[in-house]
Amino acid sequence: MTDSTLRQIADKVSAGERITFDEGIFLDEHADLFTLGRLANQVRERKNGNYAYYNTNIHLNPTNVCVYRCRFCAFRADLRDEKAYTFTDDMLRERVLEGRSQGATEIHVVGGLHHQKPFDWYVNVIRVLHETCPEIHIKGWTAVEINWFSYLTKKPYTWVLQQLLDAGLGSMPGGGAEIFDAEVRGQICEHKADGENWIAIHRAAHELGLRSNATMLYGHVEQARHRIDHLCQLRELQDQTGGFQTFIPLAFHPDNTKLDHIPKPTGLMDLRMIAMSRLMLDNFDHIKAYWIMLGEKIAQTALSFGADDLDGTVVHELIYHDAGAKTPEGLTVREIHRLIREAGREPIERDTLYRRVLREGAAWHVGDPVRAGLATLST
Ligand code: V47
Repeated sequence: MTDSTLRQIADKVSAGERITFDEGIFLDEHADLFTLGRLANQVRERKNGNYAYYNTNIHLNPTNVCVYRCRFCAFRADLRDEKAYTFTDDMLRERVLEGRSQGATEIHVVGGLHHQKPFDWYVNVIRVLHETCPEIHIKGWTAVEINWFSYLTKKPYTWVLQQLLDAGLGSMPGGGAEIFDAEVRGQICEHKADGENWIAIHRAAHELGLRSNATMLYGHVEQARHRIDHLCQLRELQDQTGGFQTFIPLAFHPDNTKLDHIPKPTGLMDLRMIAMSRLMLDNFDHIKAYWIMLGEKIAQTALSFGADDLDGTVVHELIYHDAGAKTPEGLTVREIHRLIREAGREPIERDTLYRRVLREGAAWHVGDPVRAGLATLST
């Protein structure tokens, strides 16, 4: 039964057919790692050939003060904590100028939901960054933040997103998704935006022409059915809007969190999640192996298990490092090239919207989308 079910699923993958929810559960619970990897690699090479993408980016977490107390988070702080911080406008300028000096094409902006900051403060963060370095794409504020802004202003999501677009927002990162299932959410982040709102916000963003990413936090209290349900919900929205660019499975890091009794997912679990994501999300162009969270070795291996993107050079990462990540806070382009080439892939620098980045000395400009037929939207 197991062998014949697996063979039927493998035939569907080879024929480019969609895997059902039940087949997803079967794969997650029963398939061996190498079969999963082989199938996922077929899809990966069909979609992205031998290319492996990376970008040159810088992170900014403007404040760690947060009204929420998600049990998986080691980054947040209370207002009066010793470690609490909030960036001034000068600090924002300094960070984005540091990005410019390092050739960054993207600044990734997420943070806490500060008890005392009005919506205008968050709009101002985007405005200051954009006015300082208009050529740098701002990928900022997760759906959880957009939900908070809507609560603060009592305005609909579309209005909130339009204010941020007008200030210079370029796209949205995929954070805050965790696991959509209400019971799991109740155990790990009970107060923040629920799965339905996360989906509604990304739908609203896509309808405004903003591209976004999606994530899933795995390796805590969730089970296979929650993961597959999460992936199916993302796949359904992508069928309707086509607005997602990439999916990033995020491995839970337990250190300094309220869930520190749970062991960190193993390398095998990480590779299985990359492969499962590639197999279920047949309508996503890209699967990202976020090296900062996986470590360079698993991220490199993931390029043969379904992933086609390593994220960026990433400077000033805090969310995972506060939770015990032992990876460096940044990799040089030379190091990223070495990881990719050693895995037998061809490194391609992309911008946030997956257009090829062309460099001449310190100057850069974007070329065409790397793959023919890939949608282009303006920054
Ligand atoms: O939503 C927080 C996760 C996310 C922990 O869109 C944790 O390109 C593991 O979304 N262990 C934020 N995970 C990061 C994120 C992201 C990262 C890279 C690229 C992109 C993108 C998005 O980090 C949160 C949460 O799911 N997170 N704490 C932790 N202890």
